[in-house]
Amino acid sequence: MRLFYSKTSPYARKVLVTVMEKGLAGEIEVVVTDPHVSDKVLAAVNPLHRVPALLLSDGTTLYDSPVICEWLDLQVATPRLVPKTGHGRWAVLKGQALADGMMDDAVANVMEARRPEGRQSLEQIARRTETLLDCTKALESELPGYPGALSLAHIAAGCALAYLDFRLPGLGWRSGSPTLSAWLEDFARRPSMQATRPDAD
Ligand SMILES: N[C@@H](CCC(=O)N[C@@H](CS)C(=O)NCC(=O)O)C(=O)O
Repeated sequence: MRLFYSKTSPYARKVLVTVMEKGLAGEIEVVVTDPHVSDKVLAAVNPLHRVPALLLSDGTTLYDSPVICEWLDLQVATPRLVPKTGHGRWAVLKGQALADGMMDDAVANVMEARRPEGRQSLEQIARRTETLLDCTKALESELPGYPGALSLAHIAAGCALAYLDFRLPGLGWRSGSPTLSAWLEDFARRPSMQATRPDAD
């Protein structure tokens, strides 16, 4: 299987951390891809032209990251990252939606800031910044309710928060979310998180 991947994409990181936590690293070839330049290979496997995309051995492709992660979770029984039924399932899927939404707003602000100064919307940047701070506060209260110590919601949250620290270090989310900040410090020590650091060589 081939994973189309960019090391600075938090969505792609979520998938690769999931691959590693499921013990599937040996079965996946990582294809480093820049989705922001025209790439015919990526376009051929994903009409959205985005990473992550997972090309399966039967020639079909899966996207986007929630679909890929749920598929990966079903390939190996343990650790179960998305409970099959019950309250825990909805807590995990909702947690992933929160973290993915944070990635959406953070990535949008990073892209906006790369536009020429006169063409940036400072209003949009400010609105998304406020949303991001609200989301980290929501995560501060919701994360303790995620089932177990490791689920897809934990992985998504870890990748979203690490992306904030990587690309928007001035955001200052930690002061309003001290428990979350301590959790991230611990979670970031996992080998899967260390191996996928966006700033690593
Ligand atoms: N909802 C998608 C988002 C994927 C996404 O937006 N990836 C970005 C990289 S961070 C990308 O490939 N952008 C290229 C583009 O939009 O053209 C997912 O969860 O996989």
